[in-house]
Amino acid sequence: MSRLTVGPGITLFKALAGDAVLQAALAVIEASPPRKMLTPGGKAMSVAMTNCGPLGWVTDRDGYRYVSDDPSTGRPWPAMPAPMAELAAAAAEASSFPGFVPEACLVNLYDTESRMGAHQDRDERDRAAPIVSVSFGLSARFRIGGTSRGGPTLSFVLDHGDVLVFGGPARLAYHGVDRVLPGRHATLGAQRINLTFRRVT
Ligand code: MD3
Ligand code: FE
Repeated sequence: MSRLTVGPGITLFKALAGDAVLQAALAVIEASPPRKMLTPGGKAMSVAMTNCGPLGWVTDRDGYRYVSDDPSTGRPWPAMPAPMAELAAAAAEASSFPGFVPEACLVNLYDTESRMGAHQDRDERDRAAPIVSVSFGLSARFRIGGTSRGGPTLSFVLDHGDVLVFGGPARLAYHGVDRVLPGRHATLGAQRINLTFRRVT
C-alpha cells in the first residue's frame, strides 16, 4: 500500500482494498444484480449498476435520484457490508475526513467496452463529505479535471485494489472513465468493478 496526493482534495491509496471487500461486493451483486440503467434521454448506459446501503443512485427517463428500494427487485437495496463501510471510513479518515459514514454505495460493473463520460456528482445534498472510490478487476484509465467543463485534465490508471478519496476542492470536479484496459483479471475475468461511497442527505 502507498498513499499519494494526486491534487488538492484527491488522495490515492494504491492496493489498499483486499479480498474481504471484493467478496462483500460480489455478494451485493448477487443479491441485487447490476443492470444497464437508462439516461433521462432514454439511452442505456454502458456501465451496469447496482447499490447497497440505505440509499441507492438510479437513473431512468424521470432523471437521476437516490431511492431506498431497488426498482428491479422491489425490495430495499442490500445492506452495506461492514468490510465495505469500514474501508471507506478508514480511507476518508486517512485523507482528513474523519467520521465518514456512507449512506450509499454505487456498484459499477464495467466490461471492456464500457465508458463513463465526464460528469460531476451533484445528486447529493451533502457536499461537505468526501466521495470514496474503490476499484477491482481490470485496470482503467480515469480522468479528472476542475469544477468547470473544458479545462485542463489529469489522467491516471486505476488498478485492482486502488482507493481514491475526493473531498473539499475536488468534490465537484469533472471526472470520467476513458476506457477499461484489455486483459483478464484472475478472479473477475474481463470485468472491472468500481464502488463509490457517498453521503447523500
Ligand atoms: C471525482 N465512477 O459512479 S470513480 C461514478 O470508476 C463515477 O466507476 C467512476 O464517476 C468509476 O459517479 C469513477 C472515481 C470518482 C468518483 C466520484 C468523484 C471520482 C470523483 C466525485 C468527485 C470527483
Ligand atoms: Fe462520478
